[in-house]
Amino acid sequence: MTTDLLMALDLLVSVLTAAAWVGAGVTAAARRPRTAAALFAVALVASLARVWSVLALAGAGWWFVQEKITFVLPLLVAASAAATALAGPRVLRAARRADAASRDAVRAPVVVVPLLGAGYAAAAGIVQTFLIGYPADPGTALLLLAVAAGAVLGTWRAMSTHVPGLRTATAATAVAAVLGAAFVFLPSTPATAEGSAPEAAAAMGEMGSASHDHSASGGSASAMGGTTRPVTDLRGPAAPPPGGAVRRFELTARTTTVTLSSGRKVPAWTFNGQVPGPPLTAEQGDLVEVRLRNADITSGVTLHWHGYDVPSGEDGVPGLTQEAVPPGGEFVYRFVAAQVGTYWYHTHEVSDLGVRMGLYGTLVVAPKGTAAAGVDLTLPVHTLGGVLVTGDRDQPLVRQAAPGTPVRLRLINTDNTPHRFTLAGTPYTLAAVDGTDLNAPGTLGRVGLRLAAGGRYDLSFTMPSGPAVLRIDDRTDSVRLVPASGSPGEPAAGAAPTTGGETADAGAASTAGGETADWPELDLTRYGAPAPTPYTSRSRFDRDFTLVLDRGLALTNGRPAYAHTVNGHAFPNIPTEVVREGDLVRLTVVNRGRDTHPWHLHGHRVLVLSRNGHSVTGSPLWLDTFDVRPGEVWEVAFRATNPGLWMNHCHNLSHADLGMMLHLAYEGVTTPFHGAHSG
Ligand SMILES: [Cu+2]
Repeated sequence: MTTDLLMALDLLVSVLTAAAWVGAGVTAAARRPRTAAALFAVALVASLARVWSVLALAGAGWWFVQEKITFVLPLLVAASAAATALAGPRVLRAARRADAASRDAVRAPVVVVPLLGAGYAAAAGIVQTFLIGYPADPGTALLLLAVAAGAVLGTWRAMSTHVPGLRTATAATAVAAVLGAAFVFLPSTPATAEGSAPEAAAAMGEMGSASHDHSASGGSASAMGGTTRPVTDLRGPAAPPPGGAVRRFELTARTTTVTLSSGRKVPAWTFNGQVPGPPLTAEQGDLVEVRLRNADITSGVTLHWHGYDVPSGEDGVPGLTQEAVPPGGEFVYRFVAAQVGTYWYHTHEVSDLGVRMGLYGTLVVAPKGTAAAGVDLTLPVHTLGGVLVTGDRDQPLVRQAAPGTPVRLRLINTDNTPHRFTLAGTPYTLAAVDGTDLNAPGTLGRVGLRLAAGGRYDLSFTMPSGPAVLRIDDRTDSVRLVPASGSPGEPAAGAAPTTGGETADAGAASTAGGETADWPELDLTRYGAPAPTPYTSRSRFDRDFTLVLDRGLALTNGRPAYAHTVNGHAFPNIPTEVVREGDLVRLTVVNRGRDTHPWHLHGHRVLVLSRNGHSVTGSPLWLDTFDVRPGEVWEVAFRATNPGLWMNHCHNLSHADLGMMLHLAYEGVTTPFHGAHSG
């Protein structure tokens, strides 16, 4: 059984357990011994099932059961045992007789209170899992215990004028509640996580918690004789390397109304009045220079180069690497186009809203000296104004291509949630993921490709003699390639984009799609062939960080929220991960929640080591965004070779907005900005 299924089962059993205990108590109080006995039996079985489901879940890892083993189960077992011992015999006896006297007998406090008490205990466990999440701490456990105890005392007092030891019990409960609250609300969060390198803790000291002040790290680094650098010094060069050209672009952010291909008008935030923004292209070795201006985006705007490992000062994170560009302001980004492949850019200031409204575009870097051959389509997929668009089209893009033409489709998911792509009508290969070519990718057909939010897939094939259809989420045709009439079989490199163009012949390729919903999903960890990698899961790691993703009550940006949490905290209270240049770093990302979290580290590609304990057996997978689904555990690694201050966050930007982001900081790098904002 998968961890996700076990989590769902455990939840179901926990709700059933609480409901059955409470139901037994309520029906006993209502003088219905037979129903009470039946519910008591259900509660007992459910409680035992809960013990089983938690122990089964423990097999997936301690992260999934920590609060259950340390708090939820002990409380449930104790309360269920008490209820069984005190109320069980009386309820069963009354159910057998079912006369007036036994009906009165089951409404006695000695029956009802323990039954309801077990229900309260079971409910406290659900609250612990859902409101507090991972990790349970003594404070919340004490607080919840006090609440459950208070409910028991209140019930008892409501049923009976004399509760023995009521004052003492009430006082003890109040003390427990105060102690628990003190644990919970007096912050003791360290602001940095040191991974597995204890010597770094001494070197770094505390980086300051509430202010999240990265300059403090510089202070302690200089105190021990290290050098410090402000992130504003970590900028791209003014000139390209020898042989490279300068590619200049100007992007002006402004609000406007864009018109989709169907004529539908959508209010949007745009770069240069268009959604997506202008496509940026370069050849490897060029210097990309982008002048960003802000016309009227009042919340400000920046440019982040998703998946592109630019110098930290060019990374476009407001409050960390620069201030957001206000209306009337500008900022010039420069970086060398070192990585080949498919990438994208987007604002990082109020990015959840900004990207959703349209502040994004594509960045494609071609190998040096290669002329574009055949059909090469860059296809950012986005939900704009509630409509799924590919590029700026809310209708299928229909292109003619001569059979034999090489075709490359660059799929980019700029949404917050994954999309499933299918390509029908031709065999193809998944040539590159997140900009990096796969090793020996095999031929595919009739599979679904699930693309994480923020991720990219490059599909490659030769134009067949029939139509080929790219479909999104098994319902929206995105691209229809139809064979050009005239010269079937003849290679027509470069001809298709110019001679083909968009046609209104929407029906021509409609048959190639067919039903795709039952096509199985490609497992990327088993696709392609292995190849040597600079490090593996057997390497010695300088730092080891674990991120347990969950939901829970937490402060995020100063306000209490039902946040998306990392290790029980929300931004900016998640400890900053500190690394030293050259470190080999392992990240373990665990998803305990019910949502998918596309995890995205800025400034570095990560190598996937394993997913759910299974090593990658196909091509090495270098990703910048990996989709951590409910119940999944991903181990990834990277070499810390890009000094700076970086965001490490969920790329479902609404999750990030609700706390699911943190910083990864290189020792000695400081920021002159306030540091607590991230966009
Ligand atoms: Cu998320």
